[in-house]
Amino acid sequence: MNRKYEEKVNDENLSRVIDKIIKSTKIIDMHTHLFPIQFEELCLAGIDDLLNYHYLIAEAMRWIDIPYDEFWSLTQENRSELIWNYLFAENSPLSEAATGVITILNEMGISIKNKDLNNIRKQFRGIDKHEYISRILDVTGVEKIVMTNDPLDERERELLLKECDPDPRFLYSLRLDKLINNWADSVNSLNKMGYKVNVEIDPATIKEVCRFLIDWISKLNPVYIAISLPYAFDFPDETFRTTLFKECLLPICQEVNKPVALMVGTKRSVNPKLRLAGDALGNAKLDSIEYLCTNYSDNKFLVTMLSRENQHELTVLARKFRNLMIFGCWWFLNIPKIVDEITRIRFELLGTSFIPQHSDCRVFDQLIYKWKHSLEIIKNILIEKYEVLIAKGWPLSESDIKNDINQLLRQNFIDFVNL
Ligand code: FIX
Ligand code: ZN
Repeated sequence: MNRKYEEKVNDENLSRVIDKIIKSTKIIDMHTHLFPIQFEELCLAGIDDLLNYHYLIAEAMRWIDIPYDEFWSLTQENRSELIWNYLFAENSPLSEAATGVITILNEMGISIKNKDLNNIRKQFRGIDKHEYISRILDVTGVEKIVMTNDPLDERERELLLKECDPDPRFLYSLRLDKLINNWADSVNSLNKMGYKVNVEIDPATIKEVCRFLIDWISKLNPVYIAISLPYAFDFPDETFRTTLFKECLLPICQEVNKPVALMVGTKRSVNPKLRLAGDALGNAKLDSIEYLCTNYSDNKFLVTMLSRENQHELTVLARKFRNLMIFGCWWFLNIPKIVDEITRIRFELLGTSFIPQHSDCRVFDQLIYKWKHSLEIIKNILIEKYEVLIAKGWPLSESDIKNDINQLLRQNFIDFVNL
């Protein structure tokens, strides 16, 4: 920035300067479940996909008293109507996920008068999906989206193998939950894909798993290799998971110089009848993260944890290891109260050397509220922090703020994954 045209920053113009800079900083959304249009039915957008978001299903099923199976046997549209009635029409949409839908409709100029779902649907009808996705990326300032790509998912593998012009706005990540957390169930799929592996992880199997990883890393060139891990994750232990980490994942990631993204703290399928909406969380021990950062110092780890109680300890751990980059307020933590709390702890212990947020979006429109709500919180905290510096006479400039926000919303990720 040409310092000559820079605005001198003071209490009066601080909020406006930060606003301007946040609006002009292109975001890299480092973890989503979004897919470009080339991925056909996996690319979700529009009001019915929004209402069938598993966050809203979990909330609506507290009111809806029909059997779960009956709920799932309904059409997507009929499920939307039930969800709309209970969470928007008959009760106020106070939850973060429900308020998020209202934020989206507002930002996209969709009238919510009379709380009439059919009227809302009419306004979505005829929208060209291509244009709509580009408009959302424009409105939100999201430049790059990191997908979650699982080659052990048959439908997704089919689409990943299909020759098509990749959309440069989408980056791949290699997601290995099935391979690492459900090894025995993955053996069949791997054999079907031509990798000769046995449940008992013998040297030949290790070689084949490494071949699988190398094949998909060269095919997708993922920005990182990711796994979500249960709250009871313990490393090292006597499980297949530890063997696969030690013999395959960590050496390969080191060899190709790609970070491992660990998303720790799930308690999957607490209520399986709720399907995707049935997962919960547990408090994890950080010893395993510490062990990995210490003993695999040539590996880089992107880490997010699901439990509120783990956040302070994780942030302190990041002060000890530069091969550890913490990111995002994941899933049940992505609510204003906790985003504010976690982000303050991180600023106060790490300065700007962390990645404050990822959206975890599953439906395109969600980018609008997930980023608008989080950026508002990050902005308010930055105002407070900079006001303290200004009050102490620190010569804060517009380019200082620009640099800080650029680090937080894109550069920390770019540098850590060598994008
Ligand atoms: O493991 C994950 O990537 C989680 O984000 C998902 O499993 C979860 O369903 C989700 O969508 C959270 O926002
Ligand atoms: Zn996710």
